[in-house]
Amino acid sequence: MGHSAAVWDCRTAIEITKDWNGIDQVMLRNPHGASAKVSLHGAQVVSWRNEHGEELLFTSSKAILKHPKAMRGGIPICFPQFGNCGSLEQHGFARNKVWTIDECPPALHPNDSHGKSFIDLVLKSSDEDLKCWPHSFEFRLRVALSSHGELLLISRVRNVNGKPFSFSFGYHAHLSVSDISEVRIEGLETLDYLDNLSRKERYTEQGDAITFESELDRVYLGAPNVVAVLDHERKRTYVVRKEGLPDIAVWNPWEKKSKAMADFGDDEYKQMLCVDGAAIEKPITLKPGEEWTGRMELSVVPSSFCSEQLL
Ligand code: TA6
Repeated sequence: MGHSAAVWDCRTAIEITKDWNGIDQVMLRNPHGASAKVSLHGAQVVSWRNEHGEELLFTSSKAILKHPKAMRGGIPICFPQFGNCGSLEQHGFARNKVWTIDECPPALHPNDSHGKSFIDLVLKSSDEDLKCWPHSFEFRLRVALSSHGELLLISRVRNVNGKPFSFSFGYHAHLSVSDISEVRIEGLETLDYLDNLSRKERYTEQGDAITFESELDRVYLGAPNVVAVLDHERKRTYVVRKEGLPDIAVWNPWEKKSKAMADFGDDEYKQMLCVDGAAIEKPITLKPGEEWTGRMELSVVPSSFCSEQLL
């Protein structure tokens, strides 16, 4: 007699389809109906939905869906440069490359697999990459969706070069919010930040929480490993947990900049907030053979949770 299939089968929780450019994308599902979709174009998470099917990441209605440009929204991977303060294009080249599925990834901790549906992707430096950034690397990314609907991203960068190299990094997470004026971030108060709107000058945060009433583009330094993004109108709190990533970049373009961006709707700044787990101020340096790991986990809890319980 056969047993009924009461056990969640992680293998059937993954489906591979094509994205708008014919590039593979991987859909992860959990037993309660939550899902995440990651495109091999940039290893970008392009969707993350809760068990009610509600989208939790922002994607612009004006997004340009043309390879190699990274689509405006989701979670682009910024590597080997975050921002524009190096010799490379803004946010580096990894988000514009086609990654491959890592068929035999090195082992991770069992907690990073157990009860999760996940996919492992890999990007290795190509001849073209080496022309603009002459350092051989292997970048492995695991994207996992837990049975509670949490989205976990684990990046591992290995130096397979003969010499040390340094890089900056960021998970450029575009969160979907109801109304930016009603949103606050808790956990960054009293920290120093670099202000991208005033030549990266260093200031100290004075407010009780970060709120939004105009353009904001900052890198908070030495940020705690848990930060809460409270969306009052939706009664929803995003919890951002990170490891190996000292900084958090916070960005909202507000009205004027939104109008100036070709791939962003004029009013869409109201529904979007970027909160990026990142390593920016002090680049990561790897000696030959060394590996670095940077993790970010996103979850959503009802706003009735008080942030002291989370932080
Ligand atoms: O989130 C920080 C940031 O670097 C901002 O300075 C802003 O330019 C934003 O990212 C958008 O970057 P992107 O290259 O995706 O248009």
